Amino acid sequence: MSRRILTIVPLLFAGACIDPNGDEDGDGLTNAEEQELGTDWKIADSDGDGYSDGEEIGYGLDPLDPTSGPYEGGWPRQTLAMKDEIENGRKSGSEIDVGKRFPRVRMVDQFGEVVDLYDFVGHGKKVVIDIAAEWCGPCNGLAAWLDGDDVYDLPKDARKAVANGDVYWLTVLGENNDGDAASKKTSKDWHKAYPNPNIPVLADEDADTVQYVLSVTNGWPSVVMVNDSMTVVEFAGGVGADFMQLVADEYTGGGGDE
Ligand SMILES: [Ca+2]
Ligand SMILES: [Ca+2]
Ligand SMILES: [Ca+2]
Repeated sequence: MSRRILTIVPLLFAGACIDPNGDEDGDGLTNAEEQELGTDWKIADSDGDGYSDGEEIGYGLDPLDPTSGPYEGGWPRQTLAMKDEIENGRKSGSEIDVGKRFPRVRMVDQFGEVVDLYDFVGHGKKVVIDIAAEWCGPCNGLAAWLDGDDVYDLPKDARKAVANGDVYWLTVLGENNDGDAASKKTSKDWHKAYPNPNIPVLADEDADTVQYVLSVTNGWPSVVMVNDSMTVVEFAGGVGADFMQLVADEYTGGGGDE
């Protein structure tokens, strides 16, 4: 036991003896861990980006780099541990099916940031993955409808659920107007046309995710609902009222009537 005390002695903080196992700033990292990392043991958020040092380590971010903090779009983050647990817990299979795990993918969003699909797990929300192409009329129609334009007769609570944050709606673009693979520019242009602040617009540059869904649904757009551990709940080709009713059912109220 006395041997252990000896190892503590070299840990001097600003000339004072501080308990290396303590967490002075309550950020989830011990004082000793903070000294090791070079983060400030008296300030919870060393780089001032809104995420504490402990959160950043959990998310796999750099606690000393304010640009590796929250997504510019404000999308949620999830810990690496939970994302890995869900990814490794179950096989996803080669094509989409109800009850299977939707594969973990990383795609670039409308702000040019690489977004991990699994940052949306574990927040108690259903996630809708909307597979779209820039050239596709009904895909554009659905985006317009979500933005409040009544181009389709669909349950309006569905878009209220998206606006209210009751579901996470993600648009995944597979192709641009020329029918080529979507890029960062395609996402940016789509967001400019449909500037919905709640919807990440992700470019599926290698078309893996699009193929995973469209090989079964055979049509643009296709929509997939997964639960908060990425298990497929329902999926459909086209813009159907039945699917949108499932989204509407997630609406918790608030925000008033349209
Ligand atoms: Ca600390
Ligand atoms: Ca700290
Ligand atoms: Ca921080």
